[in-house]
Amino acid sequence: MFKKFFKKNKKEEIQEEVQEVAVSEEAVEEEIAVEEKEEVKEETVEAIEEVSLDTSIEEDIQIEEKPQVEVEEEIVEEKTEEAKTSLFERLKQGLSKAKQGITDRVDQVLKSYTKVDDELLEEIEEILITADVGVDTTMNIIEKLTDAIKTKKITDPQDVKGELRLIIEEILTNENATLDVSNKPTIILMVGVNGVGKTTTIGKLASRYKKEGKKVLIAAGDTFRAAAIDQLEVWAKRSDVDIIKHQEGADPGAVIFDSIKAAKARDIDLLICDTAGRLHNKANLMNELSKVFKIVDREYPEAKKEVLLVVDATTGQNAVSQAKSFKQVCDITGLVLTKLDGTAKGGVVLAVKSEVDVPVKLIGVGEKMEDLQDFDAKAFSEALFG
Ligand SMILES: Nc1nc2c(ncn2[C@@H]2O[C@H](COP(=O)(O)OP(=O)(O)OP(=O)(O)O)[C@@H](O)[C@H]2O)c(=O)[nH]1
Ligand SMILES: [Mg+2]
Repeated sequence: MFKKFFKKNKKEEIQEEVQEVAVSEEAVEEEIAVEEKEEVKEETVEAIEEVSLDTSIEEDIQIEEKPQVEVEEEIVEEKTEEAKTSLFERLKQGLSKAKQGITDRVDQVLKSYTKVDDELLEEIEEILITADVGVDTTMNIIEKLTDAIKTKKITDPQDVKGELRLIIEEILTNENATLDVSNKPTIILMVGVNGVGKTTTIGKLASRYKKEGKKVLIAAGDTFRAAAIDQLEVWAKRSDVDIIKHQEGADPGAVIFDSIKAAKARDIDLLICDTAGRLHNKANLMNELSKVFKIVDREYPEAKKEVLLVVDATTGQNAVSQAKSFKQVCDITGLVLTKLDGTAKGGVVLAVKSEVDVPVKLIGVGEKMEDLQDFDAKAFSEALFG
């Protein structure tokens, strides 16, 4: 409510500003200096940006020197660039603890060496292992690093860092890393143990795709606790998407069944399903998931199925073993690694990726909407090493 009011005021303010610009332009003589016009134009462009391309205002603005379409294109380009930069900044900020735990320590080691030798490599190895990269993956990295040092004849310790970054980027790169929801319909099943961030991730995804113009429906498939249903409902309201829910204790299979029926009837683009993370025991949890998968396969064969396993980065090697056991029962198509902002041991990304052999598709670097990011190996290694 307050936001709306504020937005309205802001809009009025900008409209006034825009009108002022128009009035002053009328009054200005023909010999107005080109620079002055440029200034006015810049102000106007800023004003448009502030109201997110409100078309009614755009129509009011007459910029003489450039056709409207060109100006709009410029604005869109600038906005995309800005969005990219701020996403990268958020990623960098979210990874600042991991940077301290990995890169800063690597830097210190490299500074204390004058030549590249086995001892230096051993120190790097230790840093990687203590940062939860995992023994096997660390060995693999050190082997690759040793080879690169030999073939590229690297003698300056400072050059080792660049090589390490490249190797890490290469390990993290995966062809199928993007979460693809372009097929209509698509169903996303969010699985994972309790507290890892499934419900929050669903909320963030629903909001993202709704903003992109998709028809999104969410299913409250975690019927184990009433609070889980309530929590999802809050997210549904916040993102302005529909939710299908049953009572606490209801059969999750029935919720999924009804959600698929509703998705078909409402011509939904994307159905996102929550599942329980906490049941009486692990066997129960896995049984229930299998039932849900069967229903999806039987009732919604036309939908592209994404099964996302959410793991909490702060749990380190536990995240790896969770991924391994879920992989035995579910056809996991991607991993979501949450809470990377909360750990200095960001190495777990490498461990899950290489030990479980499932692509990391999304990472969480904070609690805000924009902190759930598509995983980009290059951006990730740049943010970590940059
Ligand atoms: N700092 C940080 N917190 C996060 C991130 N993702 C989720 N969280 C927080 O983790 C907590 C648990 O998230 P939920 O979404 O409730 O987890 P869940 O997997 O649905 O848990 P259950 O329903 O108990 O199975 C919440 O407080 C979230 O705000 C992240 O990327 N960074
Ligand atoms: Mg939940």
